[in-house]
Amino acid sequence: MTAPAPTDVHPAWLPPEAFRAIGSRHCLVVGAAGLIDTVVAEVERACAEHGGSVRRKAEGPPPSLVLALVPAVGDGGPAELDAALADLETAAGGPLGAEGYALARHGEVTVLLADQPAGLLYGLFHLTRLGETAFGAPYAAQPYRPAMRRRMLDHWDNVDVHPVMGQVERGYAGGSIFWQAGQPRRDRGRVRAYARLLAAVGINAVTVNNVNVHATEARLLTERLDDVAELADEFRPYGIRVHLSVTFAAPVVLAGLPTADPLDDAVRAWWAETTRAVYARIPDFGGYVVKADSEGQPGPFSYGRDHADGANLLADALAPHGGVVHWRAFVYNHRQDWRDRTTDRARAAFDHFAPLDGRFRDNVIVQVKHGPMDFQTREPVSPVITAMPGTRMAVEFQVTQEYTGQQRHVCYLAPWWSEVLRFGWGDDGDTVAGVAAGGGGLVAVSNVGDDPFWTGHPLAQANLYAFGRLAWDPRLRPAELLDEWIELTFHPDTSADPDLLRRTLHEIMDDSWRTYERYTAPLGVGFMVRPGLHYGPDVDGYEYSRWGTYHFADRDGVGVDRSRATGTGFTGQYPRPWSRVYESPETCPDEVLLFFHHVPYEHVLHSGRTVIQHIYDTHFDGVTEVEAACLRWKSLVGLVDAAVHARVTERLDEQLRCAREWRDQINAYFHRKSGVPDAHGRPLH
Ligand code: GCW
Repeated sequence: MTAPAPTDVHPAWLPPEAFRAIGSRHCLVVGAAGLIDTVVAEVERACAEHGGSVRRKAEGPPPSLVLALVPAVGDGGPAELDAALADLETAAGGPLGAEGYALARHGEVTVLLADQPAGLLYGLFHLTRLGETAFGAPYAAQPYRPAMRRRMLDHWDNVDVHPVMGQVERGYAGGSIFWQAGQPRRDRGRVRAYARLLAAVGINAVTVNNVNVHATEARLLTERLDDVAELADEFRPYGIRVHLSVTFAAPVVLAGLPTADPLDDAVRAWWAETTRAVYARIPDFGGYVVKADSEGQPGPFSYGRDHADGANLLADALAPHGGVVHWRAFVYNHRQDWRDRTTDRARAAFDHFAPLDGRFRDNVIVQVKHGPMDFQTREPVSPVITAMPGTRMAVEFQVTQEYTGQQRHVCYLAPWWSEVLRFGWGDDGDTVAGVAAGGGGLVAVSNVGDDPFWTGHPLAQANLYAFGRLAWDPRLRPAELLDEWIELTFHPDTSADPDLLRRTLHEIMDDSWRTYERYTAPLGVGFMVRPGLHYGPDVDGYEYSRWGTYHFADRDGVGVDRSRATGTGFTGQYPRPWSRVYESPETCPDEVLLFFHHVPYEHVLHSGRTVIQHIYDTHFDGVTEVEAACLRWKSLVGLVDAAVHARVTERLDEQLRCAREWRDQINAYFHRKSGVPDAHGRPLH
């Protein structure tokens, strides 16, 4: 059932060592069917490696680990299993559900219980995180259930190599693990190993192609459906459903219909029939993902229809089969005139979508980026997330580091995501995590490619790990997640200096997102990156362009006035208290001040520093922090795998070069504009 581990790729958080505690036990697996085969194969593999044994019948020597599907438990099991079942009844607080599980330890036996097979699979991976701790002192049954029903990764992988965007749009880890130069890749071991890694962090849905759907990719829906079905076969044993990005123009480009108008009967019939054929081939198909009327993609606007009409068309086709449509809210005018100060890209998603609340079918999930712009290093939370109580919302993160160092810079993003997920809408309002949990769950763009370390930068694996874990439980702390990831990936206890290894990885990674923020665009203003590429500094690169991403720096000040009083009115899209907090530069949090306000360089922040001095200080500090990270990493020679050490060293060298470039360009730029010297007399060039 489980394919042999590919030898040409790093094991990430599932090295054989992670299975030592499980694999050195005598295990009893109770239950059959579906994913149970995967569980059994995983336990067998662990036992083959570490000397334990697996059996599926109660008779035999006493087991030390029991993995049991509750409905399959009959008479004759070990007494500890009965004890665990009994205390589960008091502890569980209702059924464990489709994916939940419970862990208990009675006497010398650890018991994993689940109502359904997926729960046993997730519980098994929980045991890898616990290691020997799961087999120590007895504990009563503890239930675990995912906060989000759907925990999804989107791949922006192209089937054909795109002339500008390449094989993977915004991919920084080599080619695609699914596609190569127009064809599916034949080395499926990589896909299976990926599915296993994802299941271990709780991911249960994957989209296998880019939301920008080009000519070849459009055909995955019809004549190339077999390619998708083959991927679904690899993901299925790990409880992951496959979704597909489709073009809204499919009836025209694939079937030659004269229109793709969502209210046209022939168009509706085509989608219904096409979708029926998809389910005939892939019965557990997840559904469609659509980027419509955005950055050149076709959509309902061409037919004078709105996004509810568009989304409902696909939802109706999917409904009979239990599928969902993820309809992205990333809709804005990308042909803006920089002279026009009334158009504000930050407003666009709310302006298009909030009025449609209540009109979407139940199986439409409106997928909204967590910030109002585009995955910058710092943005406020998108007001769309709370504006549509009658709609299922999914919140979208970006694990691929498009604007956060492109997997050449260390940038552990869990602290950022955690802040966003905990963001609350006021006294009686929900949190971002709450909205996602009550609706469409969490989605993120994957950072994986065919690189031997999966993610280009080996430390970027931690972002993929943390995203999955936060989608399962958004209350988890970023530093705890890093602990888990470090233990599983590096198994420090087997190294010569476990404490140094743990401590140094934390020192390099814990605050790396804030370090990145310090040496790049200041105070939430965003962009200032090289156009198109989105890597390295170019302060005015987007300033007079059509993309609507401006900073308005002049000799007196910098920032975008999005207030109601004098600006674009964007602050009015927030409910209280945020509509008030963001409206005034006096109450606006420092870190997003320039997102909401144009202020003089001498404006004093809550930190007590002026904006200009903040810019200088943070840019010097950011580079100093990268220098410290480089030195720290050196101290790990011999404590981590040599290939990992070499790769990270190479990336850190580039990060340091790039951070210095950012520091010097940003500081020189604002010094030249403002004429204000550095209070500490450092060189501003
Ligand atoms: O951030 C932008 C990227 C595009 C991407 C788009 C989106 C897939 O620069 O490459 O397109 O977002 O989210 O649709």
